[in-house]
Amino acid sequence: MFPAYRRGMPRSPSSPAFWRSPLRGPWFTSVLGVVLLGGITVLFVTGLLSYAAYNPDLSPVNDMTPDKGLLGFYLFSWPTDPSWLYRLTQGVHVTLGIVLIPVLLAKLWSVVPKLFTLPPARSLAHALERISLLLLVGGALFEFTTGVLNVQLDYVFPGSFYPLHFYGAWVFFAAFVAHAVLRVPMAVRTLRRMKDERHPGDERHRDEEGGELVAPDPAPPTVSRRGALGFVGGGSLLLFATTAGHSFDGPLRETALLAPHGGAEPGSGPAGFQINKTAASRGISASETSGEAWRLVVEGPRRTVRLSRAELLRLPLHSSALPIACVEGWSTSDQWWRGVRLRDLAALVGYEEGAAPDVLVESLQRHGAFRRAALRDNQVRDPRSLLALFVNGEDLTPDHGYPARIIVPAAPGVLNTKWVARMTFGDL
Ligand SMILES: Nc1nc2c(c(=O)[nH]1)N[C@H]1C(S)=C(S)[C@@H](COP(=O)(O)O)O[C@H]1N2
Ligand SMILES: [Mo]
Repeated sequence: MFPAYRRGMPRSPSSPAFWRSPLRGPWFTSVLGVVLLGGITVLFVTGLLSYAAYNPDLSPVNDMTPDKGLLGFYLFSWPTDPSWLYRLTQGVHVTLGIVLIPVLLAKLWSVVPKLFTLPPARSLAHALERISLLLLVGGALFEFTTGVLNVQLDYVFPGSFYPLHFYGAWVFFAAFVAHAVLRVPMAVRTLRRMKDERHPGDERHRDEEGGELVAPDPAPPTVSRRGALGFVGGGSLLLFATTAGHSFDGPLRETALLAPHGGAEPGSGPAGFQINKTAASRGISASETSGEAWRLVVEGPRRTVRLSRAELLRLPLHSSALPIACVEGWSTSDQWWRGVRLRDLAALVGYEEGAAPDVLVESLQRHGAFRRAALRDNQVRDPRSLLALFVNGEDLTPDHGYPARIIVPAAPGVLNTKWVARMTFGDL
C-alpha cells in the first residue's frame, strides 16, 4: 500500500515507478471524486448560508469579514421559519465536513504521485492546471483544518476564524469548480465503463483514460480496491456515528463521543442543556446581575426606558419552543423559553405594531467576540422572538444568560445574546 524502495528501483517520487500501490487508478480516484463532488458542493452551500445567517450586511458588529466586497453579493435576510433551519443547515455543514475527512484523505492519497511529476510544467495549459491543483489541495486541507479546529478548540481562532474560513472557501471552491469541469466527464466515463466489467477497478491498461494513475510496477495487492473503499467508508461511518449525535439530546447526544458538545448534558433539570460560554468564563458576576444592580436599557430614537427584572415580569409574557443551534454544529432540541416579545420592547420605545425596526443587543459582558449582536427587523417582528427570562419553567440560570437573554427562531446561536444589558432599536 505504501511506496517501498527496492534495489534497482528509482528512488525519486517524481518517477512513476516509485509509486507501487496497486490500488491507484482511475476507478478508485473517480469513485472518491464523485463522492466529494456532491459532498463539497453541499459544504459550500451550507457554509454560505451560515454566513448569511449571521446578518453580516446589517451592522459592523456582526461583520466578521469587513472586506467581503463582491463576495457578499448573495446575502439575503435570513428567515425565521422554520425555527430549526440553522439547526439543520449548520448541523449538516459540520457533520458532513467531519464525515468527508477520510474520503478527502483517500482522494489525495490516490493522486499524490501527480503532485511530484516532472517537469513541473510541459506547457502553459499544464502549468495552469498544476497551479489550480495546488490551490485545490491546499484549499481543501486549509478549509477542513480550520473548520475542525474551530469546532474542536474554538479558542485557537480569536475572531479570525471567520475571514480565514470564508475567503479560503471561495479560493478553494473556485479551484474545485475548475477541477470538476475538467475531470467529471472522465470520472463518469470511467465509472460507466467499469460498471459492467466482472472485476470493477481492474485497470491493467495504462494507455486507457486516467491510466497515468496506475502503478507501472505494482506491488502485490494486500487489499482489493473495493476493500480499500470499504475501509474509507467505514472510517466515515465511524466519524458519523461519533459526531451526528451533537445535534440531538438525550441518549443520542451521548453517542457523539468525538464532538465537544456530545457526550452527557452539562447537568440535569430544566437548564441541563448545552452551554456555550459559562457566566464565569465571560466575567459575569452575581453582583452585576442581582435585582438591585441590573437594569435593562431599551433605547429608541425618541425615548429610552430602564427596566428592572421585576418590571419586565409585569409586561405581557409569552412562551416559545425554540432550539439553540451553534455555528460549531451542535444544537439542542426545542426548549421552552418565556419572556417579553422583542416587538413589545420596540413598542415601549415608540414603534407601532408591525413597524418594529432592527435592534442592536449588547451584553453585560465586557470582552469577547459575542457580547453584541444586531438582529434584523424580520427577526424582531416574529412573535416567537423573545427577551427570555425563564427557560423550561424556571428562571434562567447564570450560564444560560440570567437575568435576560435573546432567543430568535432559526437564528445561529451567536445572535442569541446572553446577559443582555442594552437594546437599541432603530434602522441599522
Ligand atoms: N454575551 C454572550 N452571549 C452569547 C455568547 C457569548 O459568548 N456571550 N455565545 C453565543 C453562542 S456562540 C451560542 S451558541 C449561544 C449558546 O447559548 P447557551 O450557552 O445558553 O446554550 O449563546 C450565545 N450568546
Ligand atoms: Mo455558538
